[in-house]
Amino acid sequence: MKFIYSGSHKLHFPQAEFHRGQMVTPFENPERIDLIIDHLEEVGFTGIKCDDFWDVEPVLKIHSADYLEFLETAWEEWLAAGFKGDLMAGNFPVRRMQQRCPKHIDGKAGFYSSGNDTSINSGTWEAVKTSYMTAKQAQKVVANGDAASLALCRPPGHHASRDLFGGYCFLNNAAVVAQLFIDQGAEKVAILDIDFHHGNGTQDIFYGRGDVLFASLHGQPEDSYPYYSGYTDEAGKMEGEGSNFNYPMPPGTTYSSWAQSLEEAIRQIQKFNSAALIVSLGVDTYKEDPISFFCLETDDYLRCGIQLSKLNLPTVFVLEGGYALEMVGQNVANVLIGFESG
Ligand code: Q9C
Ligand code: ZN
Repeated sequence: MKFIYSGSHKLHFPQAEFHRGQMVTPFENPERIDLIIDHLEEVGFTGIKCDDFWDVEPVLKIHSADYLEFLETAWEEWLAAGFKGDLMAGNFPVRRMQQRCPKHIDGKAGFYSSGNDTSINSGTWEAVKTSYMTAKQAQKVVANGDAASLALCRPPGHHASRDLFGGYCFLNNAAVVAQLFIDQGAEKVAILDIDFHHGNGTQDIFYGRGDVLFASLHGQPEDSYPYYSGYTDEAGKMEGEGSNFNYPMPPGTTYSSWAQSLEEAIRQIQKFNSAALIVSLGVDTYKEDPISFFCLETDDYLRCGIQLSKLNLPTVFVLEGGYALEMVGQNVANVLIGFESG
């Protein structure tokens, strides 16, 4: 299978992350993609440099226009306010506060953000657009007949909802890919999110829609980010009732029990009669991941890939998280190798 990549992700380079009481080097860093590209090429996958273009129309079906304008202008406004260093939100319109967007960039940042883990710098918007274009091109490869493709998106997307950035995400790449399939005539599609973290942005975007199934396997919200979503009883609303599936799991989860959830999610997707599969592919389920608590081994990703191939659907893999740099390339490659062997 082909993978789509771009060098422009490097334009997004967060300087620091506040983590467990300390400033640390951001876990979501440019090195991740370079390591994945190197390893995928080493094991024989074909990389295609992204040459797709910025087209705002599909994005506007997922995100609000005011949010896109915020992302586009935020850095300049931050500089114009005289602020130094990365833009980061520190105040949020929480319970009982006004949900009105203020004028000052410091307030706007929090209005459009779900946390203080995600910063914006001079090249972030350019990188964010390229990340989306990478996903768009990977979708095109599958729409044109390939059985599967992988988009090496950076920054990732599954925590971004209609008008919120956070969890290292800005535009929801997987959601746009799903929408593209629908716009091209698919009646129904499924998004399977196997990143360690609950795909709260994707869930939120499709919560009221019956044409896109969302299933997520993740660390249980009692113990892990994003903390305020990902419970089993979140099943969707209105037309979307019954097409949202959460599989929260406790610390220490190993492949044998993780794979049972995967089995169940796959069964739901089969029942749904989906025309295509989008996999939000995070490998932060790996045992050595620095911010997660599952215990998957590198070989388990082969098994995971084999399981996914059983669905026998046109499949677009969209990269999300995965922060254990030593093995991030092998773990991603193994999913693809398993998928192709299955
Ligand atoms: N530094 C993805 O895997 N938690 N996002 C930050 C405080 C945020 C993970 C903890 C984790 C976001 C795409
Ligand atoms: Zn994650």
